[in-house]
Amino acid sequence: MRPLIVKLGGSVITDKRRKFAVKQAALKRLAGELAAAKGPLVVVHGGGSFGHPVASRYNIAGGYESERQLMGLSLTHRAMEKLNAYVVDSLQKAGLPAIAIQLSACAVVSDGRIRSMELAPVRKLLELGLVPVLYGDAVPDLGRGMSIISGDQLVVHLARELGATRVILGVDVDGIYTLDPRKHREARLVPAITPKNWPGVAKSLGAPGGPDVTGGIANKVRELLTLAELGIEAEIVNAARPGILKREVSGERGLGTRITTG
Ligand code: IP8
Repeated sequence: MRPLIVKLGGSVITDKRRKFAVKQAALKRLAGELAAAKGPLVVVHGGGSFGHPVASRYNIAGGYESERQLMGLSLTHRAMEKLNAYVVDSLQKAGLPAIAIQLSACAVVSDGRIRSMELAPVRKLLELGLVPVLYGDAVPDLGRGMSIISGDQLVVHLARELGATRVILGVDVDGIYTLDPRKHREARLVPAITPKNWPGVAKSLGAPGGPDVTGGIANKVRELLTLAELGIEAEIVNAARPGILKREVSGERGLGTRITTG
């Protein structure tokens, strides 16, 4: 039961400028596109304007410092559950038997990394033909007390442990660029990232900015390069463009930036 794993980035399914704002039309369209996938499928989603602002206000990613963060952990997780409910509802409406899996209840996390995860239920769900839906989450952390696990780290862990056939990360740009395409007209799309060209590309991406508590695009690539080394191909594609995700889950390749060993 080797699944295809697709991540829906937070900026594709939420409006990051407004707290708790779902892009309903985009989510509906994406659920329909995912329904084109043939074999076993796992869906993961990010935090967008649900998880990130709350996690940031209580500095959950920095670990436990004071009692007020207890409510912060509770509220961050609840915000993610709310977003997850929208995702699961949309997938069900598109005909996919989606079922939510709560990361904070089945992952053992220490110092911000997933050390292990109980995946027997996920394997069984896949075998039955269901679509497990997981998400980046605020979790108990054996080292720091609490931390945030990004959807990207989760995707990589799941891909490794479930032996994924392929990983597709849907974001709101066409892939990885040599420079920020919103600021530089000379920015070029990088068709493939390998361990060899990554240091150069990483330098041009600059420091992670924006509201993401989990580190943005450079972090995604770093996580995905560890998968490439295991022979699991990954691709970052523009899920905000109608039809791209559908073509990718139907088996097309090369519509964004591929992460390979070269
Ligand atoms: O958007 C982070 O997941 P990401 C989830 O994939 C939370 O980085 C709780 C902020």
